[in-house]
Amino acid sequence: MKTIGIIPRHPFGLILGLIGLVSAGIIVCKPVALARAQVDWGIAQDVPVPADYDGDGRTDIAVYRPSTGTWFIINSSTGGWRTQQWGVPGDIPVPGDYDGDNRTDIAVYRDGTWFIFPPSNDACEGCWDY
Ligand SMILES: [Ca+2]
Ligand SMILES: [Ca+2]
Repeated sequence: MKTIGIIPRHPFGLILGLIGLVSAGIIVCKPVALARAQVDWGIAQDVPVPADYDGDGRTDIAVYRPSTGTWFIINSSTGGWRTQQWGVPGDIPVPGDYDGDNRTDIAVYRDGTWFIFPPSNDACEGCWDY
């Protein structure tokens, strides 16, 4: 991270410092936003798969664990989290909004076949093979 400026601790100096940063074209984040800027979610082997899974217009923090094929998603709308087992070791996570409902769908790619969750009731069982 690059230091872009130091804001004095004194309230009056803080205000001047913020005004200075804003006038310089630098976006100043609120302290609350900064406090939420770091989230521990996932382990070293996980693959980050951020997307809007709950459809509230904001990206959800999410990881895919290749060893178990498990998805761990923090819903930005509620702050709650969900897990979903979908995939096997070797699969490539390919989340996207495949049905157009503005919610990202969990999906994996395996040897030319796309497995979209939840599986549909048609004969294809949610698997698209191209
Ligand atoms: Ca979201
Ligand atoms: Ca969708």
